[in-house]
Amino acid sequence: MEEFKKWSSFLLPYKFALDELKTKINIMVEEAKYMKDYSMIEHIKTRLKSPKSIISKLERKGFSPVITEAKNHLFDIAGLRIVCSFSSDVYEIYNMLLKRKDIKVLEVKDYIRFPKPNGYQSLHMIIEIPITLSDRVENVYVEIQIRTLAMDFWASLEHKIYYKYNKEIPDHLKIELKDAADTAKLMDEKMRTIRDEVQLLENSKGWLLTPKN
Ligand code: 0O2
Repeated sequence: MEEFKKWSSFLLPYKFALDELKTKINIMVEEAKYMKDYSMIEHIKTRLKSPKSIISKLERKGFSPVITEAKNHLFDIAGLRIVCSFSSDVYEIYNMLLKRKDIKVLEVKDYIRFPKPNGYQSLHMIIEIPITLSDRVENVYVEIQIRTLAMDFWASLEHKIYYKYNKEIPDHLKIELKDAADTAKLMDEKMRTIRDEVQLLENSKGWLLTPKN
């Protein structure tokens, strides 16, 4: 089989894993919406690493740039990002995923409770999901990242800046970025407080909701 076809066929189960997982999460969240009256998720994004970036990651980690090594040593070939409204939603979705019998959680990194020194915040999980193919069942790894809109805003822009400066940025910009991450954190806290106060008002008897036109 020519090289391109080999990689395409290797990546197919990862694509199916993302499709299945996205459907499962959408069902889970839609079901929860009936109880809460709002959706915990703003959006879900999936991405499949390209053969080129798989090979460069393998080389960076000291493995041979071949499919078997990618299969055994890379856990983020398939990536799914869940962007939530509030930080409490991040943990609620995380707990829902932990309880599921149809996926296996292999690793968790909580960069929300323990942010990276640059300010990066997100909850990461490596999970394993069985994918039924025509001739076999394949267990596929997926990296799930769960974070709020504010965390996502910061991470997306930091990613661009970081790569633009070819992985080295001046110290004063690092400080500015960390400041921006702290601001994103404050914004999350503020929005959560406002949401909690509005909920209290809604629940209290004296509160009459003025209908919106
Ligand atoms: P991309 O293009 O987003 O996929 P490893 O995965 O082994 O190389 P590590 O540190 O064990 O690295 O994994 P970790 O900490 O779980 O982070 C992996 C992914 O998290 C990254 O994937 C990013 O998506 C995201 N991430 C981690 N740290 C940062 C950060 O400081 N800033 C931003 N913007 N994103 C971060 P990739 O493959 O590097 O990139």
